Amino acid sequence: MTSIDKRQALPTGTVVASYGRRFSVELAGGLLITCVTRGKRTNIACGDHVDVAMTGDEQGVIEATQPRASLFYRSDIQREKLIAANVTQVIVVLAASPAYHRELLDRCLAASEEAGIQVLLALNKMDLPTSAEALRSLALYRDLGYEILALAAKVDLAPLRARLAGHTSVLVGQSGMGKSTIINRLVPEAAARVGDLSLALGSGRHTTTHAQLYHLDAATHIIDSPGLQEFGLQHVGPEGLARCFVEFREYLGKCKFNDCKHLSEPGCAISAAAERGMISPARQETYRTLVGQLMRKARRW
Ligand SMILES: Nc1nc2c(ncn2[C@@H]2O[C@H](COP(=O)(O)OP(=O)(O)OP(=O)(O)O)[C@@H](O)[C@H]2O)c(=O)[nH]1
Ligand SMILES: [Mg+2]
Ligand SMILES: [Zn+2]
Repeated sequence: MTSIDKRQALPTGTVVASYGRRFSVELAGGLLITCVTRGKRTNIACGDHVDVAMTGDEQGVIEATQPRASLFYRSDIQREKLIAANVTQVIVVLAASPAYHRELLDRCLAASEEAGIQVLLALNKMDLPTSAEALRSLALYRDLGYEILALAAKVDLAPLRARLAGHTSVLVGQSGMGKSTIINRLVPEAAARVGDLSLALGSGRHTTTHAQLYHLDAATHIIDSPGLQEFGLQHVGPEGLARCFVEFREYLGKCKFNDCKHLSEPGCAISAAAERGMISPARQETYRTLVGQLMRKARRW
């Protein structure tokens, strides 16, 4: 035979690590190869299923991305930052020390709602004395229907392990919350770098610099991701944002004005609900901050 059959199916694989422009892809047979993309394409995430053209024994080019079941990402004004593809569960890892930021949590929740991915809140470091108070501060989220798991990854991972089975989960959250510590307990051979808290706190440095997928068993996978400092929601857009706040939903469509932004318009059902104590001031404040940011972007608004 002199010509290569172009119709021959390309090897397929899963992106198990994303370094921005370079990717580790695990082929269906288990071989791990290093891949680049065609042109300047970077919209590929850890967890993506891809078609690969081999360019060497352990090298290839990603030719195509297969349709995604889900995509968890954030977006600044300039660009989108893909965090994980095809996950079935977002686990927001929180801690009392360093203190978690409530607004960042709200942003992660909104992005999960937008992507239609179920969320679990894991309050880690329950062995620290200040954690009991942090757990109480999360009662609001339990009332909203989010599940809260109290955890001490350094001591016992059993409570979390039970919540992972059959899922592809992504661990997200600020730097220093203990995401990689969880990974190392789950996958001892992972040897993910774990931060020295005293160093991380001072410099704001992130220990984990790229997303990495690990297999726990054939049906259970987990992705470690770099610590989040910010979480833009430009992709949600002002119209969709209110729907991403679960407690707003029952009031949507009941405002006096169809195009109500739920800020200070007369006859706003959201503001009325907040005044009656049905919506927490903290969540309303996050919503207003986000709308303000989106409005500055969209001139129409
Ligand atoms: N006391 C206590 N410390 C913990 C626990 N889990 C993690 N830590 C500590 O928290 C620090 C940060 O842990 P990492 O796992 O590196 O945090 P990370 O979320 O992966 O941070 P980035 O990679 O920067 O996003 C380390 O010093 C861990 O030892 C825990 O359950 N209890
Ligand atoms: Mg880490
Ligand atoms: Zn309104």
